[in-house]
Parts: sequence; structure tokens; C-alpha cells
Amino acid sequence: MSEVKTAACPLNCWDACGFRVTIEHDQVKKIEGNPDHPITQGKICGRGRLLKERTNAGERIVYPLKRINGRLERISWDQALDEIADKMRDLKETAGTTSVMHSHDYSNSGLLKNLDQRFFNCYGGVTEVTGSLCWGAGIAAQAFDFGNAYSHAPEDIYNSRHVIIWGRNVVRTNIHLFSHLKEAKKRGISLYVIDPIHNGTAKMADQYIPIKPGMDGLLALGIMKEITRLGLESSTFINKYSHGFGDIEKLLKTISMDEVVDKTNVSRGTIEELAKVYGNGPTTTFLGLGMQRYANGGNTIRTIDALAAMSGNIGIPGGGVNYANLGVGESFNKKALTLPERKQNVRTFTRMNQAEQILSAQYPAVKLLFVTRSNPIAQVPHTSKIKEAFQSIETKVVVDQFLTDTAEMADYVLPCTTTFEEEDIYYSSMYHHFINYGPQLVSPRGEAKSDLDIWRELANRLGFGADFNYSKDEFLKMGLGKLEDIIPLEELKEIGQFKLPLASVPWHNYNFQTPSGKYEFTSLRAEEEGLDGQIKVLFPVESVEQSPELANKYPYTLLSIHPLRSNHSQHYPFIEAMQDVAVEVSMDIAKEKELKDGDSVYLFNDRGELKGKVKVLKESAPGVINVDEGQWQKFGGSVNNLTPTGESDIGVGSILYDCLVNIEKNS
Ligand SMILES: Nc1nc2c(c(=O)[nH]1)N[C@H]1C(S)=C(S)[C@@H](COP(=O)(O)OP(=O)(O)OC[C@H]3O[C@@H](n4cnc5c(=O)[nH]c(N)nc54)[C@H](O)[C@@H]3O)O[C@H]1N2
Ligand SMILES: Nc1nc2c(c(=O)[nH]1)N[C@H]1C(S)=C(S)[C@@H](COP(=O)(O)OP(=O)(O)OC[C@H]3O[C@@H](n4cnc5c(=O)[nH]c(N)nc54)[C@H](O)[C@@H]3O)O[C@H]1N2
Ligand code: SF4
Ligand SMILES: [Mo]
Repeated sequence: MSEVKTAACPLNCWDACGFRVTIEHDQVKKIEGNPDHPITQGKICGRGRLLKERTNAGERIVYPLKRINGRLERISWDQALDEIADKMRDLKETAGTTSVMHSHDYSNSGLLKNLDQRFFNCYGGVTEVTGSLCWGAGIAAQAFDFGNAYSHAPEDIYNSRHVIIWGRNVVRTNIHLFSHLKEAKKRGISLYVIDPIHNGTAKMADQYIPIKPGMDGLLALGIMKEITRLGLESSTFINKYSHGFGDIEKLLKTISMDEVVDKTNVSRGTIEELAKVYGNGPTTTFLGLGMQRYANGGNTIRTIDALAAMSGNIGIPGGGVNYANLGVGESFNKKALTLPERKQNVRTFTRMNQAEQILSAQYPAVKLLFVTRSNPIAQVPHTSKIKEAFQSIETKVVVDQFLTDTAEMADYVLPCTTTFEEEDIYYSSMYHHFINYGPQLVSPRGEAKSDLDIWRELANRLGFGADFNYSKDEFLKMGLGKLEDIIPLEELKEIGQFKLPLASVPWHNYNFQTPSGKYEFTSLRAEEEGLDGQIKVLFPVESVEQSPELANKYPYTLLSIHPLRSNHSQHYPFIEAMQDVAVEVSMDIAKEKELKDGDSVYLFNDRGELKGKVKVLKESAPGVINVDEGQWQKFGGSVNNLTPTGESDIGVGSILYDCLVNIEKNS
């Protein structure tokens, strides 16, 4: 007998889809888009569908493993949990709780996944990772400018005259926005794509603008200068609702249009056209995360925000700078789940720099590492460093479903359930306003346990079992907090998804969450934090402008964008065509190095090297190479062998794309 149930996608993604899952004999048979989910409308991507393989695959880890004589061998849960709890108890007494480190990310967007932090906080507080490989610089930028990062409701796009896709790979990463772009085009709304790589979205654009990596801030300044020359700025917005525009005017005086053209790879004519596009709105901008993964990333986003603001595109239907939708995550009561007040000690390392910090930590040294919801060996920059750091830790515990590059290094691997084997509420603070409910649909494979049950059993052994003595429903209600007043858990379970009551046009009342209550071209909050609140001209750290000698040795910019068919490292094992390193190179590099499709090459810089096969990019900015992120060691290795561990100017973000390399043919 087969049954079709409503469920939700747990993957870290803009779209947070609703599913219809066919179950037969306690097995997942088919995953489709939920036609009744207002955003999903029956359409999902291959990553969602492959969650079936991720549940049913033979390669799944379904028993606890322990390294014995160098090999990972099956042991019982009792043995694994007893030994880990003994170690934690011992460390608490001898070295202090911060000798335990928790390295995690957000691969599963379930609300209950936050309970890992409850566990470590109740234990007494550990060494935590902070900052973001993903979007930190942009979040900080929008916090300075608007006071928060909110997006317009998806359907507001039809109020726009022009749409700018700026560094977002929509066709790959945000497929439901792509559907809206197609419809918007049909309705005569014009579409511009600004990206170093001519991606699938660019194919559909009225104009594709191949910007040089990391130069978007300078381009935005050029457009603002042109807007003021044409008198297209919004004096109402500037005078009534903003603070600090004088500083922008001063800065624009110092900008030479020739320099803008030269450094951005964007022509004078295109800059004028973009000035008219912003000046004759409503114009909506969809920012991706690509252009803020640079040392100047925060300043870049702030400059683009300023462009949209001074041209009067903020707070109006059809306008906005859509980057993130933090209102979604803020709607939950996460503190009730994580109990931050329970930690007595804490030490923080950054996600980017955890390797260096582990290696230099002394008081106390890191003795026990927990990795959950992440695969740092593949996803964190500078692979050789992070490997060296993890190797230096006595005991490593990895909670995962598969034997990833990180799990391969573990002393204990604890098998966790997949999304269809557990119940949760799923959401993404990136695009739309819906939250989704996902019920447990099948029994856990083998002996896999949910993350929550693992924490619960360890807590019982460590003497704070009472903090986990709640049912799943009680935890879900705790996390829903005030939301329960408008959407009781039972009702959410029944309807499957719920639209949060968030503004469809953020800042429509011009009440910004900044210190002045206005839009801040110069940020008072930044000044309060002891930073210079002004927007500037800043360049990537690995660029001709900032590091001419390095650029001489390593003349090309290496991007490492998100793969089409995998969510980061999660789907590579199931797609044979992905099990090779593809090195995409711009035409000028191909010409200079005499490269053609299929040639074996290696990329290198001072941090490492990576081998792969060439694919020439037909259209792109010059001097650009791309290798998609997420590749496994056994299929050729992660692009992070080459990437830098530096931090963005603001927001403790990664600078993964601020990376120079050279390339040679394999002899
Ligand atoms: N298929 C797929 N979808 C995903 C994911 C996945 O792994 N696979 N991951 C999800 C997650 S966690 C995230 S954070 C999002 C990310 O979503 P996106 O931001 O759309 O994706 P990225 O791959 O980070 O990069 C976006 C684009 O930035 C461009 N870019 C790079 N440097 C620059 C620059 O200097 N200027 C400009 N203008 N553009 C630049 C790249 O060429 C790329 O087209 O995607 C989510 N969706
Ligand atoms: N070079 C380069 N590196 C990048 C990026 C880039 O653009 N370029 N992008 C960065 C970005 S935006 C992000 S968000 C990060 C993502 O980095 P990660 O989140 O580390 O990447 P994933 O491959 O999604 O790894 C997640 C792991 O979590 C496991 N997992 C899935 N569900 C669960 C669960 O419920 N519980 C537990 N315990 N484990 C689970 C999966 O099996 C997988 O092994 O990568 C960053 N790294
Ligand atoms: S990965 Fe994203 S687009 Fe694909 S099914 Fe999941 S939420 Fe939808
Ligand atoms: Mo991300």
C-alpha cells in the first residue's frame, strides 16, 4: 500500500519547499513538489528529489562507529555514548568545558536542530564557532544601512519596472524566483544580470553585465555618480528618510568614471543605462551572496544598498534590495530552545579561522571535537590547515548520515536520521515568508537516531537529563513561542505550511531599525562600534590593486560557486557526472594558456593545489576561473584546498572568492 504525505525540504536553500512524499512499506518511494504550497507550486529541484537516495542509500551510516586500530568499526550506542560522556565528564573536571569544541553549520534547517546548542550550553559552555562562511558581510551591511535584512514578498516583483539580479545564481540556487523572472519577462519587466559568469539567468536577461569579481561597489558608485549627473536621485527619500548622504556626495566627487570603467569591465554606456534603470523605477535588486565573499564584501553590499536608496527604490512596492529575510528566523523563540544563559564559560573561534585557532589554543587546548550539521573538511577554507588542526585533536566525534571527508577523520561517527525519519518545523530566512512542517514518515534506518535523541541520551549520562526531558511537541511549541498564538502547533501540522505575518514591502513606513531611525548612508551603529561608518572605495585583498606582487604570481581570480545538482557536498555521491573536478576558465585565460575543453590542468597558489579538467566559459569577465564547491576528496578534492581563511571587512564573513591562483596544463 502506498501513501502520499505532506512534508518539507530540510536543505539550506533560498526556497524552503513543501513536499509530497510517497511512502510504501515504510520506505520513501518518491519525492515531489507540493502543488498546494503557495511558493513551491508543485516544483522542486533535483537536490530535493535526491533526498530519497540520501535516505535509502546503501552507503548510509546506520550504526555507531569507533576508530579501533586505525579503522572505523561498528560498536553499540551504549558503548559510544558511555565513552563520549566519560570523556566529557573528565574534561569538565580536568581542563574545563571549553576544552570541548562544537563545530557546526546549518545543513539542516529544522527548528529542533538548534537543540545542539542547548546541550553544549547546559554542559557548561564550550568552544563555539561564530561568523559565517555564507552571508556574514552582507547581513552586517544591511544591519548598518536599514537596521535589519528583510526581503520583499516574492510576488511583489510584478510591481517592478526593472529587475536587477546582482550576484545571485537564480537558475541554480533559487528556482522559484527563476519562475517569477520568466513570468516577469513575459509581462515586459526588464531584467539585468550583473555577474562575472554568464549563468543560466544571464541567458534570459535583457542585458548581461560581466563585472570583474569584487568590483561591484565601485560599479555602484559609478552608477550613483551618473544618477546625480542626470539629476535622477530621489531628493524626497534623501532629505526626509536618510542620514549621511553628504558623505556619499563627497565620495562621488573623488571617483573617476574612467577608473570605474577600467576596473569594473563595465562600459560607460552600460553605466548610464543602469543609472536610468535605477532612476526610473520601481527597480528591485536581488542580491546574491557571491559578491560579499570578499575582504571588501560588506562595503560592497552597503554601496549597492546606497544606490537603491538614493534612487528612491526603498520602501516602495516593486523596489527593495532583497538579500535575506531575517524576519523569518526572528519569529521563533530560539533562546527558549538553546538556553544561552546556562553557559558558564565560552570561547569562540570563527568558522573561517577555526584551524589556526585550534592549533594555537593552549588554555585549554581543544581535546574533544563535535562536528554536527556540517562537513568542514570539504567546506571550510584552506583544507590542508583544517585537516592538520582536526588531526591534532585527541578525540573527534562526527554526527552525520554519511562517511564524509570529515567523518573519515573521526574517532566516533554517530549516525543520525534523515529528514523523513524525524519530525520538525523547517524554514529559511532567505527568500519567502512561509514556514513548513515535516512529519516523521518512515522508521529510522538501522540504529540511526535523531540529533535530539543523541543529545538527550548524552545529557542523561552527564546529569542534566532534566533539560531534555521534554517531548518533541513540547520542544516544537517552545521554539514556536509567541507564534503559537497565531498558528498553534496542531494547526500547523494539519495545514503543512504557514505564511508569517511579515511586511510584503519592508520599510514601507520608513521606520528603519537604525540608531537615527532613518536609512543610514553613513552608519551610526558602525560608529558606535568604533568603526568608520562611511562607505568607501575598497578592493578585494587578493587583487592587483591590493597585492600587486601576489597578482603577478597568481594572476587569475578563482570563484567557487555553489553546484547545480548538489547542496554543497551532500549530493555528489549520487551523481556520477559530478565526480570529477571541472575547472571553468574564461576565454582570455584559455587563449593565453592554450587550453581547450577536456584538457587536464592544475590550479595552484601558496595554500595548495587542485587538479581537474578544463571547460571554457563562452562568456564571462576576463581572468576568471571557477570550480564548484562541495567536491569530495575521493572524487578529486575540494576547491577549498586553495581558498583563503581571511575575514570580510564587517560581519565576520568568509572571503572564499577573494582568491588568486595560477593554472598550468598537466604534462
Ligand atoms: N543548487 C544549489 N543551490 C543552493 C545551494 C547549493 O549548494 N546548490 N546552496 C544554498 C546556500 S547555503 C546558499 S548560501 C545560496 C547561495 O546562493 P547564490 O548567492 O545564488 O550562489 P553562490 O554560488 O554563492 O554565488 C552567486 C553568484 O555570485 C557570483 N559572483 C561571484 N563573485 C561575484 C562578484 O564579485 N560580483 C558579482 N556581481 N557576482 C559574483 C557567482 O558567479 C554566482 O553566479 O544558495 C543556496 N542554494
Ligand atoms: N569554496 C567555497 N566553500 C564554501 C562555499 C562556497 O561558495 N565556496 N559556500 C559556503 C556556504 S554558503 C555554506 S552555507 C557552507 C555549507 O557547509 P556545510 O553545511 O558544512 O555543507 P554541507 O555539504 O551541506 O554539509 C553538511 C553535512 O551535514 C550533514 N547533515 C545533513 N543533515 C543533517 C542533520 O540533520 N544532522 C546532522 N548532524 N548532520 C546532517 C550532511 O550529511 C553533510 O555531510 O559551505 C561554505 N563553503
Ligand atoms: S533544495 Fe531548495 S529548491 Fe530544491 S527542493 Fe529543497 S528547498 Fe526546494
Ligand atoms: Mo550558504
